[in-house]
Amino acid sequence: MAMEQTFIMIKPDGVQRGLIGEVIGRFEKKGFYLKAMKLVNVEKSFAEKHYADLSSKPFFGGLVEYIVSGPVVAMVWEGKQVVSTGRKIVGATNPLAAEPGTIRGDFAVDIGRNVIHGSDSVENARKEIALWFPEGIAEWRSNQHPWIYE
Ligand code: DAT
Ligand code: MG
Repeated sequence: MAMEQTFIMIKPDGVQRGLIGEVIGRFEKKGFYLKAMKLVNVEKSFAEKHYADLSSKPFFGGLVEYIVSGPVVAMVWEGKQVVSTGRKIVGATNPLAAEPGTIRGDFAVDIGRNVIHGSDSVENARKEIALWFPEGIAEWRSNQHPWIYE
């Protein structure tokens, strides 16, 4: 199967709570490759664009306020089935429903402070990567590749 890319973002609460290394470590140790990363404060209009599909939801305003409340860490991760597997590593949207062992299950309580974002489909990953990394992403492959992939 071809390699995929996904967009993962550590939200302001994850940054403030010192969970950057924890999140990166989980994706890195799994065998996925970090292809782009930056710590940024985003504008309200940018957050609204990222969450455009949710603009009719009652929680949209609060969600946008939360995302702009501090810096976020935006990343692109690459690997086999990284989109769906990344969602499993992230865990269910509501942290109280998220399984222990997932990031949200291990590190969060409230749905509005759920630490991390992960693309929900290959198509949305492509759109999110284009939105967050218009400058493009790195081209590299780990020397460990043959020890992780058959
Ligand atoms: P996910 O982040 O798991 O893909 P989503 O795309 O449905 O979930 O929603 C985006 C974010 O919006 C989610 O991480 C937290 C917030 N959110 C979702 N549903 C919510 C709700 N019912 N009340 C408050 N915030 C919610
Ligand atoms: Mg989503």
